[in-house]
Amino acid sequence: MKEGVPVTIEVNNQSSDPEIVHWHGLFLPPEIDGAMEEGTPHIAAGMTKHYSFTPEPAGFRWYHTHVSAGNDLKRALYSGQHGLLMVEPRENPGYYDQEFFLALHDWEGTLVGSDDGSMNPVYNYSTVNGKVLGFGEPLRVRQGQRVRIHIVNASATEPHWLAFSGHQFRVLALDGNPVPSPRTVTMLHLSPAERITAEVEMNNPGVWVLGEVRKHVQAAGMGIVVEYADHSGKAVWQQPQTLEWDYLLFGAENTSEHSAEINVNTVPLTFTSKFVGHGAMDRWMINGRSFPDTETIRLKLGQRYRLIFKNESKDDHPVHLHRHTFELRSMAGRKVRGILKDTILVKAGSEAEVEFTANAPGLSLFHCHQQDHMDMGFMMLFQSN
Ligand SMILES: [Cu+2]
Repeated sequence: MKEGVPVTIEVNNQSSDPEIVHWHGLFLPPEIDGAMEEGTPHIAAGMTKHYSFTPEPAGFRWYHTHVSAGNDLKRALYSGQHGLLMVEPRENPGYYDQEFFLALHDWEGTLVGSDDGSMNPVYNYSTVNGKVLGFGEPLRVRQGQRVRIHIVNASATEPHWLAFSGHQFRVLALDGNPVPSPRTVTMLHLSPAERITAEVEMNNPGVWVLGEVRKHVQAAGMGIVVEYADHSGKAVWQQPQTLEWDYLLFGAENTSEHSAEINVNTVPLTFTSKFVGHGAMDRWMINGRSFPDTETIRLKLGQRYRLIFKNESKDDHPVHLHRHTFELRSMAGRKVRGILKDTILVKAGSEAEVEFTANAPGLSLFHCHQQDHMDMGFMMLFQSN
C-alpha cells in the first residue's frame, strides 16, 4: 500500500468458522481494526467483506486473524492466517538494491505439560515464509548489494532469534518505525508480532544460512538459504555462542535534548497468572482481573498516557496496543527515548514503561500477543473520548 492512498480490500472467509482480520500496526477505526472486543463485526463462514481505509502510518506492518483458539492449536494465530503488509512512505529516501520480506512461524503445536504442571504449546515445524530450511527458494543476492530485510515473527507463541552467517544486520526500524540510532548487531530477537527492518551489506560471497540461532529450532526448519550469484554448494551455518539482544541500543543517544516532560497520566498494569490445575493452561490477569472482567480504562482524547507494566509472572509477555504507536520510555529501570513500537516484550519479573497520546476515538484493545495467554484472559480495553 502507499501512504495516504485509499484502498479497498475484499476478504472472503472460505473457512468453516467465523473469522476476523486485524491490521496490525495501522491506525484504523474500531469498526474495521479487526478485534471483536472493540466491536469489529466478524466475517461469517462463507461470507465476504470489504474494508476501505487510508493506510497510515507508513512502514512495515502485517495482518492476521484475531479469533481465539482455546485448545485448538490449528486455529487463530496457530494457523497460517497471516500476511505481510508494507505501507510505502510518500517519500522513500531508503537506498538499497533489493528488498526481502520474511515471516517466521511455528506449526503443528501440541500442548505439553511443563515442570510446574501447566500446559504450553510445543511445535513440530518452524519455518521462514512457510518453508523449512533447504526447501524454499533461496534469497538470491550479488556481491556489493545493499539488501533490506523486513522480518515479522508470526508465531502464535514463540520468540525467535535470528543470525545471518557471515554477515551482520544493521537495524533500521523496529515494528516498522525507524529507530533513532541504527546499529549493527550479529543477531535479532523477535517476540510474537514484533517486526525488525535491517540492512545487510552483501560483502562475503558464498552460500549462507540465515536462521534461528537455537539449534533445535533451526533443526525444526527455521532458516533460509542466501545464495550469491555464481556461488553454489551446501549452505554454511556458523553457530553463535551466546544470545544477545537489547532494545535500548537503538534509542536516542542524547536524551537530554528532549523537552521537559509534558503532563503525563500514569496507568499501572500488573500482570499475574493463576495456576488452574494440572493439564490446563494458566489463567492470566491484568491488575488482578481476567478479560472480560478487566477494567476498561477511560482515556481523554489528546492526553498523554504512560503505561507502567509490571510483570509479576514467570513468563515473558509480548504486549500489544491496537490502533496506536507507543514510545518505549524505560525497560527494567533503564530510561530510553525515541523507540516507537506497537508491541513490546516485558520479561518475567521485570518492568517496562511506554507512553502514547490517546488520539484514537473509541475502544482500543490491549493484550498479550501470545495466543494462549490472550485466550486465557490477558486482554483489556481502553476507551478514548
Ligand atoms: Cu503473555
